[in-house]
Amino acid sequence: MNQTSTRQRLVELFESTARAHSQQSSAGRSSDPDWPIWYAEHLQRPLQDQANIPFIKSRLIYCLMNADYEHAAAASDSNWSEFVASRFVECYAPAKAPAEDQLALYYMPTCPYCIRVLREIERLGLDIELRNTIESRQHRSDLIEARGRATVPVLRIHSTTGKDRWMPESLDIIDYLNRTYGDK
Ligand SMILES: N[C@@H](CCC(=O)N[C@@H](CS)C(=O)NCC(=O)O)C(=O)O
Repeated sequence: MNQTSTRQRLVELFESTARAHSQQSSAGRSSDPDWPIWYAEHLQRPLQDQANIPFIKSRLIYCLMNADYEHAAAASDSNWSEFVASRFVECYAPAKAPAEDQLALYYMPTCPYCIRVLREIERLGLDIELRNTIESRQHRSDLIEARGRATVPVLRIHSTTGKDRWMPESLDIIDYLNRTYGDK
């Protein structure tokens, strides 16, 4: 299954979940502060079966909230399901040809979240280019251009086949590195 079809499946999945949820909670997400819990209940199994994206429930709740927050902050005019589907493909779907990807970690040496990722990179013995955003204005401005903010850590996954994926969130990065390069 390629990433375009995974994304399309996810768009449909998020849309059908939103429809089912709004039948129970008339105004949908905006009237139900617990919507991520409801969504996670409905999405956990199909995400595993249809997109090969396994989640424990608490993590899925966290990822849904995060994607929703990013949508509100950066792209509230865009279609929610399409935005969230893209974020899930970028951050959680298995890479197509991981061995050929070039990885770069945007980080600050004093950031505890970055240190957590750096330790994992060392533990896994991965060859990842480190881009210090304090030392290099260029790295910082590249990050802001790509993501609209300078928050680190962010893993840039440069694939020979597709566009770059920019993955924020230390726990997501660690999870991705383990799923893609760790002992399976
Ligand atoms: N939840 C994020 C937290 C990342 C975070 O808060 N990073 C701080 C540095 S420790 C940062 O980049 N702050 C500057 C900014 O957001 O522009 C993670 O786990 O990666």
